[in-house]
Amino acid sequence: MLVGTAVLANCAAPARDRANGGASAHAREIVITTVPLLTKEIATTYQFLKKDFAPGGVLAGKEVYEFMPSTITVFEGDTLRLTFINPEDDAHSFVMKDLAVSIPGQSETHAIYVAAKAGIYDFVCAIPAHLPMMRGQLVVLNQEGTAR
Ligand SMILES: [Cu+2]
Repeated sequence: MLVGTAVLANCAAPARDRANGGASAHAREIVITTVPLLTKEIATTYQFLKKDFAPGGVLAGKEVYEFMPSTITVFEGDTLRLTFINPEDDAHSFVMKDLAVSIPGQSETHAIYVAAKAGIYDFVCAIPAHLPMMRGQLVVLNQEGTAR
């Protein structure tokens, strides 16, 4: 907990320090939970979902999960200490430019990612049954606070 406190204090540094050639890049603790929204199990509670999951239904062969949060905003040069929490028994993955993480069921998984260049980067779970719904974006701002 002391390390987390130190990171938070460090990230509260004035924005002007950021214009210092990246010397003030921060480490950021980011927790992403994989959350089931519309899964086959939920069809036992919401009967109308049975039609959606049936052949020809809008969710045939699919299940809806989300990454929470699904939008992450950081600054260029930041080191992201990612923690993925998957409380459910289905496996997931977190795939984006230069990073691919397997997320087993009922697990906590860690990864490190350096947000090297400003831009907006899509990430997805690559499990076919979870696409195209399980996705998000990493927004990497430059020192001026834009993502271009
Ligand atoms: Cu998934």
